[in-house]
Amino acid sequence: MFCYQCQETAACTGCTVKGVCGKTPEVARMQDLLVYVSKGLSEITSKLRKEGKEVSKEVNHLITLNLFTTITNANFDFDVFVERIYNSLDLKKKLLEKLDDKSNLGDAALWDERDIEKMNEKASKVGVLSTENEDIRSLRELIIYGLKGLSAYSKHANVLGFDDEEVDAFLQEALYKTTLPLSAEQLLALVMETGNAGVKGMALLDNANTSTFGNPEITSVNIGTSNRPGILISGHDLSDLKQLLEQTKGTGVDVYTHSEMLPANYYPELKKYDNLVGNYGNAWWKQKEEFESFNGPILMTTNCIVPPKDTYKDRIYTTGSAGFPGCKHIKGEVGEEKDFSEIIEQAKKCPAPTQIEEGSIVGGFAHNQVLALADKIVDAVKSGAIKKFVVMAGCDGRQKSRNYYTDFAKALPKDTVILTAGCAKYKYNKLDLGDIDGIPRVLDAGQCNDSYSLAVIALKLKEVFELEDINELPIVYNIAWYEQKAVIVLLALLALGVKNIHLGPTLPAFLSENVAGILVKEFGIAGIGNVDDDIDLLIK
Ligand code: FSO
Ligand code: SF4
Repeated sequence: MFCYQCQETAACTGCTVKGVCGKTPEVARMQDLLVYVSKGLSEITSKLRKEGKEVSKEVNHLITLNLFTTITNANFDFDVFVERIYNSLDLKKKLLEKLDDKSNLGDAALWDERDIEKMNEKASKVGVLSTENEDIRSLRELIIYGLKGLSAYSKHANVLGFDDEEVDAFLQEALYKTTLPLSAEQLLALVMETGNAGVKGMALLDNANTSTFGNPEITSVNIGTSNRPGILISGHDLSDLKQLLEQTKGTGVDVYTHSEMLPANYYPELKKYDNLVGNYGNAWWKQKEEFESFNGPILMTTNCIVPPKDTYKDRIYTTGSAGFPGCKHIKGEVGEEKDFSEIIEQAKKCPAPTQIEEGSIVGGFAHNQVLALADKIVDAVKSGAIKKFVVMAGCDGRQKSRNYYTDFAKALPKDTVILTAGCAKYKYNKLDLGDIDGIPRVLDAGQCNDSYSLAVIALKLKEVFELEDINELPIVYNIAWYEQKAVIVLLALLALGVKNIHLGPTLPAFLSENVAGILVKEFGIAGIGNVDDDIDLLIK
């Protein structure tokens, strides 16, 4: 196997024996093959569109789910990948029949083999290292990882009934183009186009979320526990949470959010449920201890899954793109109701969660809420009460070096405000950093996809301050990344013209020296140093 798609990749170069995330070589091979088959499928759908033929939503959804399932920590189930490959091959065959011009089809579009041994053989020839030139490989993978992130956000919009054919068509064409002999210049242009599609994809999801659940509003979220049994819901899928809340109503079972599900508490249409009682625990990587002490069942709606310990494995359920062998998977395609009764029945037999924290945390500062406070914020900037905003969005992770972000947040001068989104916030959202004239010093916009909100806020402030360039704002960027959703967020920010983003705790292993050099030269991308130097560099 060879995988270097996430920040925790072995020795900062690539996982070759087993994934640091727990991915086995067998699963890694099937993931590579599923990506390959999806490239072939995307070649056919792209060519069908060129022939003026319609590509159905179901086909779009299958391709996005394929990519989403290969994101870091989403799915560890070998059988799921084999099944998805078979389904994709069936669909590919059907779509091929509709294509008039079948000349010049690539190998990915034509390949069709169901024998596991032959599939393994093929997988070993089509993975990341099949592109020999290091820079071309780097650019292709940068695009593919961006598309994986985009597919996750599209899927979340799709389950709420929102689709953007333009985004799907782009995703498929770009995926197909990674199989073509494009030059580095052409691939670089495709990287930027991927960023633009990322902005559209996040706008689509923002619209889907806010139209369905209302605009996030300032909310104090309980982090303690009750004495009733509970279900913990993790991942990013708000539609799953809504269904779970409906089904647990009046059962005596409480629902707690975990990690990236915390921002669900900020939405009017979700916080109105009395059985949504708060958030339990911290970012994804602490789940081994926190799932143990939760005592009740846990529903993983997306990544990030840490391979569960036997002591609580029978309490783990997955749904959607998530999966783990031996854990029960709750079925339900886009538009279908899911049945969570088995989880609720198990919860009733479990003890209440063991309290690990108490008090509350405040969030809900997505664009609508922040813009409602715009006058106050603008006055604070004009009076000098707020000197700088620091975007510290992104992901958390298990490496000790990430304590940098806690130390950085603590070391920030009192006249700075942190804008955050994603699970990176858990490094400083319980520090009690105070407020500036009533404006909290940590403004949490929501999940990683809500980084879109931070861009909307920046663009609005640019307008209010009548600036030419988004980079003239008193906003600096110190972003933590882990997996591929952070890649699309980064590309989206670059597409919006944001410069001088600091990215840590390490730069992606998939950036070759030359590609990293281009990002440094064109966009001022930089890594992180030590806290004192970075405070000097970014703030003073
Ligand atoms: Fe975190 Fe995991 Fe949301 Fe990621 S829970 S690391 S960037 O999946 O998607 O922020
Ligand atoms: Fe390694 Fe990350 Fe790939 Fe897992 S997802 S195999 S940790 S690079």
